[in-house]
Amino acid sequence: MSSGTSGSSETVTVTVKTKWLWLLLGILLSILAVAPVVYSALPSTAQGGGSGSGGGAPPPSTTATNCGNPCVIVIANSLFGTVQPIIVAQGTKVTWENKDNTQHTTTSDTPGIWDSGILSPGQSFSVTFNSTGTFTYHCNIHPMTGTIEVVT
Ligand SMILES: [Cu+2]
Repeated sequence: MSSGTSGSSETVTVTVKTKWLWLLLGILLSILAVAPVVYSALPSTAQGGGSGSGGGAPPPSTTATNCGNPCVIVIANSLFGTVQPIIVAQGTKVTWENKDNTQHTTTSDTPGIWDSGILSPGQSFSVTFNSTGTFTYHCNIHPMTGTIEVVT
């Protein structure tokens, strides 16, 4: 008798446990279904911080340059190139090439920084800009002007 009773109670317990297992399985499945959505939402924030620290290292320059290093300015048609101002990074070597059919000079407006002297057609002159700043210059023969901006 007693064994029969315990047997039936065991059956009930198993049935209840099975119900809980199905409930747990349902909860687990719903967590698994939601988890990818939560996960996809979270990394975007984490990636933003990651790329921010990674992207912070490469660009030391804040101003865009429009000439490389070395930077060549072709003097032609009595003009110091076709772009003004020329923007270069600190330490850039700038070379003026006289490809005109007349003589020119490249002379800094502030005396003493640089002065090429007379550049005959085919001649060139170079200055390396190690200091930042805006450097205006002119030709001593013609009313020609130009500007070099040196940025970090
Ligand atoms: Cu000139």
